[in-house]
Amino acid sequence: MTRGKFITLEGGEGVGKTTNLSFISSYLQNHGIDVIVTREPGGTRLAEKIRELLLDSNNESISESAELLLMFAARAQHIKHVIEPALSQGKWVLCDRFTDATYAYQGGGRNMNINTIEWLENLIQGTLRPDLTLLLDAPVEVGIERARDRGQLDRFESEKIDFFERVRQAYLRQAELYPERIKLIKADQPLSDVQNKLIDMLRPLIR
Ligand code: T5A
Repeated sequence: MTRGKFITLEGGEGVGKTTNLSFISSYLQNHGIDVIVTREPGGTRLAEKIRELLLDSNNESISESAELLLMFAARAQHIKHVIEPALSQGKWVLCDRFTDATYAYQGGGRNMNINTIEWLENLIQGTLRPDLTLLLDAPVEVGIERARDRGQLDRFESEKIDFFERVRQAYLRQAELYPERIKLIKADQPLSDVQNKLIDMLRPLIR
């Protein structure tokens, strides 16, 4: 059985990841690909509970280390129970955020040590890395504005603007480090243009 492909969708708040997830999933299904759609933090019962803890803005303040470890705890569950089984059954996995988000939010946003993140990545993931990462990039104000329009802000969305600037820069650094894997798409353009670009990026993987 040929192993499935692992595709991740990344970007700052409100850049359109969730909006484009179902578009990508339909596109892949129309090409006869068996695809599962999932998200991080989350994707399993336990990991979704961890997500609730992480996003709840009424919690006691969460230390940076606890936040980092909770992200990887959720990821460990997700990989073991969802991602790896699907890939080994030949299914494609389409995931809303993965470890690039940890480099961006905990590394960039929280200024945590990149070597620590790398160490945890190797510990929890072994050799597992996405085959393709679609990084939606837009000026911070655009995404925040879109997220605000949706109503109540979660614990991350309540951060200050310079936090999101650091997140954005850290994402762009990841894209520079891994140009083969991470494809950058400008997200401050009409949705139809974003989706045409997404198709351009997906096509080589389908062939
Ligand atoms: N996190 C996560 C970490 O800190 N570390 C980690 O390791 C991981 C995995 C998760 C939070 O956890 C953090 C990051 C996050 O803060 P989340 O729900 O995955 O939260 O992330 P959010 O960014 O909060 O997700 P959002 O739903 O807010 O953003 P999306 O999915 O990027 O945006 P979406 O699709 O909901 O779009 C927002 C609005 O914009 C419109 C849409 O219709 C929608 O109304 N829109 C457009 N409008 C005009 N033109 C376009 N091109 C548009 N595209 C979308």
